[in-house]
Amino acid sequence: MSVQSVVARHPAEDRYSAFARDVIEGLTARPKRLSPKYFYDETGSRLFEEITALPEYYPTRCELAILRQHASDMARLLPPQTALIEFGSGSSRKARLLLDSAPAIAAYVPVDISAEWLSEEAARLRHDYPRLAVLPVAADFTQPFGLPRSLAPLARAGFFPGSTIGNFEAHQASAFLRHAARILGEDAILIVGIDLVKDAKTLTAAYNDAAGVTAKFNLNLLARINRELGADFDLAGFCHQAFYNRERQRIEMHLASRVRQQVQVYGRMIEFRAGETIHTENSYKYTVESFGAMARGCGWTPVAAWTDADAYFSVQALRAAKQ
Ligand code: SAH
Ligand code: AVI
Repeated sequence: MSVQSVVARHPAEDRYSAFARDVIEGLTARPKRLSPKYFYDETGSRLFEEITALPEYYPTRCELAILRQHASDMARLLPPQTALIEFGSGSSRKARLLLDSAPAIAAYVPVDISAEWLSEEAARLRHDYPRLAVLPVAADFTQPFGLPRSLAPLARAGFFPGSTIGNFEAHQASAFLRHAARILGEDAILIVGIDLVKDAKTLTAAYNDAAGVTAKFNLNLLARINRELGADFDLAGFCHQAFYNRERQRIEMHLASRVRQQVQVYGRMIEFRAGETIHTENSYKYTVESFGAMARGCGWTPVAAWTDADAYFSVQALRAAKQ
């Protein structure tokens, strides 16, 4: 199946209308909010890759260390002739570590909302793994989506690294885990990356880097609304805010209006008070136990958990319980 044929199943107009609807709904809500899934246009995906290399952003470094050390233990959990389905694949850099250690993986299905980025990464993977079936799916994994028919004879395993599940509210994370159990099937393995609760200083620094890349990533959401919906946000009129909400064990990201202002968005006039914020992302932090308990309640049995030397991050393997 070609990348183009997969991407073509999701016409640009549908993506725009969902985007326009969600943006208007979020900016007219109290408090104002936007979904973090809209960070990832091509610029956002590139900025996220820059974030992963920042000295303050420990999650990628820690998760890569865990995968390098334990990929063969993870590989042993997979049956022969497995299709590895990655949710929110981004650069697929972490999947490559599994692919290199797991000859059982016969097909790799990267699922991502960032369609152009996905198609470029799929081309690189096909070049580097000529014997692997690379079957990208451009889709929003919070909505129902189809998997390629050619997966039918293969066992399925899921891979959800990066602590992207931490960007969901608890009820959304539970819904995702239940949905994943259904699409992966009985006895399937799901390997999930989970960022762990830690001191507020380390957490806050990871989302307030000195180079200002996270600020650019956050502000790109307004730039994207300008580009795709013809809005007139003045980016200089907003600033990045990120802080740890200890009670809720989450990093919150916001865009704060520096002044009182009005912005035209898709035919609507949106009013901002000075200091008013748009809540753009939550990044929940768990303990190995608290995530395991959530997974148990959603059709999964925790089978293994690995952490880095500082216990900043964990990779957990879950097995789908009988339905
Ligand atoms: N797995 C990679 C990338 C994590 S960044 C890593 O661990 O480094 C989050 C990724 O999930 C991005 O590539 C983004 O485009 C994708 N993503 C975010 N929300 C999504 C959604 N609702 N549906 C599909 N992909 C999504
Ligand atoms: C993808 N996700 C898990 C990242 C996070 O840490 O919540 C996104 C991110 N936001 C700011 N920096 C990185």
